[in-house]
Amino acid sequence: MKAGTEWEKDNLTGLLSRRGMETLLASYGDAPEISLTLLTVQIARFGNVNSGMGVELGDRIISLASKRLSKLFPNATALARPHGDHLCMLFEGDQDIETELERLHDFTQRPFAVRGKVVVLNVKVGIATTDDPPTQPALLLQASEIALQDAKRTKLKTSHFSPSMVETAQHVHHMENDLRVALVNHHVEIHRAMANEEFFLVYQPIVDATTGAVVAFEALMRWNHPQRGLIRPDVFIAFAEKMQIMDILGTWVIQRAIYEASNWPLRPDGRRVGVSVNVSPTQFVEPRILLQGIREALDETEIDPSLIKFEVTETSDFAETMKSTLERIRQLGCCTSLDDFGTGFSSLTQLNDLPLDYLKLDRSFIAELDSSNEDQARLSRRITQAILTLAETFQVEPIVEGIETDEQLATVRKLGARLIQGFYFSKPLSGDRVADFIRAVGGK
Ligand code: G
Ligand code: G
Ligand code: MN
Repeated sequence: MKAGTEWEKDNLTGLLSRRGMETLLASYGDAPEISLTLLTVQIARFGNVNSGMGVELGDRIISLASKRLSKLFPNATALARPHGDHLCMLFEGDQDIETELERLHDFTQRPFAVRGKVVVLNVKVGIATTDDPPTQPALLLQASEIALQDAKRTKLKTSHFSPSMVETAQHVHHMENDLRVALVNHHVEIHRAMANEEFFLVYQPIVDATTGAVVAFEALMRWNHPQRGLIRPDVFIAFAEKMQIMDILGTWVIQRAIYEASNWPLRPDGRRVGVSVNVSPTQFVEPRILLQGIREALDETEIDPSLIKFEVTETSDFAETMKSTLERIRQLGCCTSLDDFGTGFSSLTQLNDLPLDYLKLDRSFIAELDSSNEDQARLSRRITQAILTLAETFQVEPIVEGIETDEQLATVRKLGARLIQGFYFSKPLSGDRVADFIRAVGGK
C-alpha cells in the first residue's frame, strides 16, 4: 500500500471504507506488475444478529471480527469494511490464497463471547484476482462481490469470480425488478400465479442408507413464470418475504405438499413415506396463519400427522414465537426439523431450546468433504462429526443433505449418519415421478 496516503476510513472499525478501498485499488492503475487478490467476506445471516440481539451488539461483533481479522492476516496489504456486514482483505503478490482461506474458515469456527452471549459466526467469501480471469484492479471489489453473491446462491462457502457470473447477477437483478413491479400492490399476482398453477412443487427423496429405502421427500417450490420461465426459489422467496406475502405462498406449499403426499402410493413393504415442508422464518410472525393452514390440510387429508415434518432455519428473530409455534406443531402430531444447520448465526442454546426432532447438516460441509485440499477436507470431516455428535447429545435425528458422491456417502455413513438426501440418490423429482420412485426404491 502506498505509504503516506490517507485512504478514507470506516468509523466503526477503523478499516478502510468502501471509497478508501476503491481509491486504493484504482491507484494500482490498469495493468499493475504485481498481482492482486481481493477477498470479500460476509458474515452469513448477520441481519439476524442485528435484529435479534440488537444493533449495538451487532456493531460490537463487527468491530471484534475486524480486529481479529487484522491480527490473523498481518500479511494483508489492506483491510476494509465496504459496507454493513462485509469485510474485505487485499493481498499483493503470490500469496497462497487457499491457505489464507483455510485460516479464515478455521477462525470463524471458533465461538465469540460477546457480552455474555456465545455466538458462532460463519462466513461466505467471494474472491477476485487480477490474474485469472484478468480483472482490472479498480474492478476487483465489484468482482469479489459478484463472486460472493454466487457463493450465497450456490450455498457454498467460497466462490472465485468468473465472467459468467456477471450475466447471472444481471439476470437476477432484472428478475427482481420485474417481480417488484408485478407484485408491489398486487397480491393478486400471486393468487393468479397460484390459480394458473405457475407454482409447483418438486420432491427430493430422503433415503435411509441402512436399508436403502426412501423414507420421505422434501417439497421444493418452483415458479414457472409465463414471461420469465423457471424462477428459482432463492429469488422469489426472499422477495415474497420482503413483500410480506410469504404467508400466502407458504400456506399454499403446506396444503399442496400434504395433499399430494396423501395420494402417494405405499412402499412395497406397506409403509407410507413422509413429506418435509420448508417454512420461512417470516411465517412465524403470524403463527395463526401457519397453524391454521396445517390444521386444515391435516383435517382434509386425514393423513398421519407424524409423516409431516416442517423444516425451519435458525434465526434469532422471533425466537420466542418460533419456539411456541414449533411446540404447537408438535402438539398437532407433526415433526420439526432445523434446516441448514451450521451456517450463519448458530447458537447451541437454540438447539437445546427449540423443540426439534431432526437436524439437517448444511451441505457446504459435505461439499468440502472431498475437497482436493487435504486440510480443508479434514476440517469438514471434523465439523461433520462434531455436528453428528451434537445431534446425538440433543437427541435429534440428523439428516445429511447434499451427498453427491460415493466417497461422501461412505464418509458420512462411517460417521454414523443414517438419513441421507442428495443428488447421489436423486435430484428433486416432478410430482408425477414420485410414485415410480417409491415403488422402485421403497424397501422390501
Ligand atoms: O430447491 P432449491 O435448491 O432451488 O431451493 C433453494 C432454497 O429455497 C432452499 O434453501 C430451500 O429451502 C428454499 N425453498 C424451496 N422451496 C421452499 C418453500 O416451499 N418454502 C420455503 N420457505 N423455502 C423453500
Ligand atoms: O436449504 P434447503 O436444505 O431447503 O435446500 C435444499 C436444496 O438443496 C434443494 O433445492 C436441492 O435442490 C439442493 N440439493 C439437495 N441435494 C443436493 C446435492 O446433492 N447437491 C446440490 N448441489 N444441491 C442439492
Ligand atoms: Mn430444506
